[in-house]
Amino acid sequence: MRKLFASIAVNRVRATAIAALLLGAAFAVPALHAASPASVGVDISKFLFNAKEITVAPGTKVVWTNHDDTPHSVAANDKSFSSKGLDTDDTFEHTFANEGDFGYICSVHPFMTGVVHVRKP
Ligand SMILES: [Cu+2]
Repeated sequence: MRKLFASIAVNRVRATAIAALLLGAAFAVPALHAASPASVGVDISKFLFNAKEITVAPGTKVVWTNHDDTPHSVAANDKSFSSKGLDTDDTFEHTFANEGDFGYICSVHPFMTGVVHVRKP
């Protein structure tokens, strides 16, 4: 009787392991076929947006991270997006649904400029 229970337990563990592998494969496949990354980062460092110009596909999320000790912001010229003041290590994200050229500035330091070009791949 003890042996039988032990055997059932082992089979359960095996079934769980196989299910986990199959589940992992199911999630891995779409990632391999993705044409472009879902998210792109822009660093804010030394009073510059880096990269200053990026080109992304529609639907891409852009994430800005402030690495300076000074607060900065991200404000679209066409007002389509605007962050609050970002302290050190704060992030701001915006997903670009439509094609176009989206210039932006830091509203605290308007000489800081950047552009997001949104183009179909
Ligand atoms: Cu700034």
